[in-house]
Amino acid sequence: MQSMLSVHPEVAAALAEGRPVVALESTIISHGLPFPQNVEMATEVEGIVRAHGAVPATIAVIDGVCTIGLSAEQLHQLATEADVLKATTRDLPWLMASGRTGATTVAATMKLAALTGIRVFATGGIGGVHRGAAESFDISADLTEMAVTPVAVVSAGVKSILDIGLTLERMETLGVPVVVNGSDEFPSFYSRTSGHAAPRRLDGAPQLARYLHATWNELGLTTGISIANPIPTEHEVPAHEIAGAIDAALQELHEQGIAGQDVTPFLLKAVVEHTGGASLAANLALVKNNAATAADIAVEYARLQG
Ligand code: PSU
Ligand code: MN
Repeated sequence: MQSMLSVHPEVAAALAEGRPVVALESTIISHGLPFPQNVEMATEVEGIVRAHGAVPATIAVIDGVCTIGLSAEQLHQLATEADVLKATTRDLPWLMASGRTGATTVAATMKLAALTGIRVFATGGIGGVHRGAAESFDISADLTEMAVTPVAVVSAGVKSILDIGLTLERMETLGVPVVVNGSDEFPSFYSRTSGHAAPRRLDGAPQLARYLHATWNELGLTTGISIANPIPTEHEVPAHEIAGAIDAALQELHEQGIAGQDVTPFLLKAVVEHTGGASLAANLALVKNNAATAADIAVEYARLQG
């Protein structure tokens, strides 16, 4: 283990023994959900990973140290402190050099998970191609990371704050494999549908674990894998209930001239404000569902390596 990483003893022991581990990101805690739902979600999701037989490893940079597996105090700090930076992969060396604390995005979490030897990662939604990207050039670094870092990311697809069609197109161009779990349609976070077909479909954890094994262990490919896991039907929010909120959020974004890495946190916050509790409840439900699925995949994948 490299010394730049502080790996929680429980996580280190599981990895050394070939037991399943699931990585969890921290930008969703610091910049994706409001307090106190963020820390409640983070704690609950770790419990769900355990209940499904894997060890959770929430990842962040704490005072310049890349930290794999957080204490309850560290989770609380990320959920409450205002000066926690949003960190994608390019920000990691800067945080390490300056000794600052940062919450890792999907991209940065993947990078640190891969360095630690963790192959399966659960989150809510991944970044993608923003609406109007032809003008703004705003495309998440999550997509480029998935092209080069061998970690499977279980998400509920992408929020329609993004251009879902262009996001799928970009992942195809980058050579990022996209597999939908148990559906023929790519999901749109709050909804099981998006109007876009699933690039590929597999059904359930054993088949998905076999897919990971074929990718990395048999073929020796080095790409990440995007696994889209549709929100359970009972928690879906109808698209028309979300559409108005997203339009209002995008309008405010343009009026306020927000750009760069502040765009996604601004939109996530504005959508919650414009939909009230409905979108937040769905968001929490889908993250928990993804944690359970990711843990099931990690368990099956560990079995295949054994
Ligand atoms: N989408 C969500 N919730 C989130 C994020 C995206 O529905 O919390 C976060 C994730 O951490 C993701 C990041 O990696 O936003 C993407 O930010 P950007 O678009 O700046 O790359
Ligand atoms: Mn961006």
